[in-house]
Amino acid sequence: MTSLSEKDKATVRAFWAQCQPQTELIGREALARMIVVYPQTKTYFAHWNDLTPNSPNVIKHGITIMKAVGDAVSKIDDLKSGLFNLSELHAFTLRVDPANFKVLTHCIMVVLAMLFPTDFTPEVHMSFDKFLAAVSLSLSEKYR
Ligand code: HNI
Repeated sequence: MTSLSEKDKATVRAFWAQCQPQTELIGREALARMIVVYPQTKTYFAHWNDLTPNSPNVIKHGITIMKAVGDAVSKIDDLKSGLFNLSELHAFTLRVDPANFKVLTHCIMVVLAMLFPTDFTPEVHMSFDKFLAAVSLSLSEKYR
């Protein structure tokens, strides 16, 4: 994986500041899309009553995920230690197959492109893609 340059980091921070007011919507849309488009991911959420796009669980968890992404933006200089606890949780407690990190981050990218058609330029797309790839890699850190 290509590492993030200082320019990538600045681009991610600036774009994230723009996204901030919409994080609830981004999270809900991305999670709902992951569940619909990749139904195999449903198994991890079998304990929720309702997996439909606007259900309370999906809305709430969408917020949780985007808060964690925002937290990762603030720890962009050292994602590996910044996401250590979250990696441990997904690996040992939740036992999420790490292949799914790419699936969710892909859905986040699609939603960003939809909601910010002007600001999600190819440059932003590239830097944010690199950032989310680094997040996925750091989340996979504790798997072995
Ligand atoms: Ni994930 C819980 C962040 C990808 C399944 N997840 C969390 C929590 C955070 C979080 C934060 C709450 C932790 C806590 O309670 O302390 N998850 C993230 C991030 C990504 C991610 C930042 C990737 C960008 N998680 C995924 C994926 C799956 C997943 C891809 C499965 C397909 N996560 C879960 C499940 C829970 C969870 C399941 C527990 C949900 C619940 O019911 O509370």
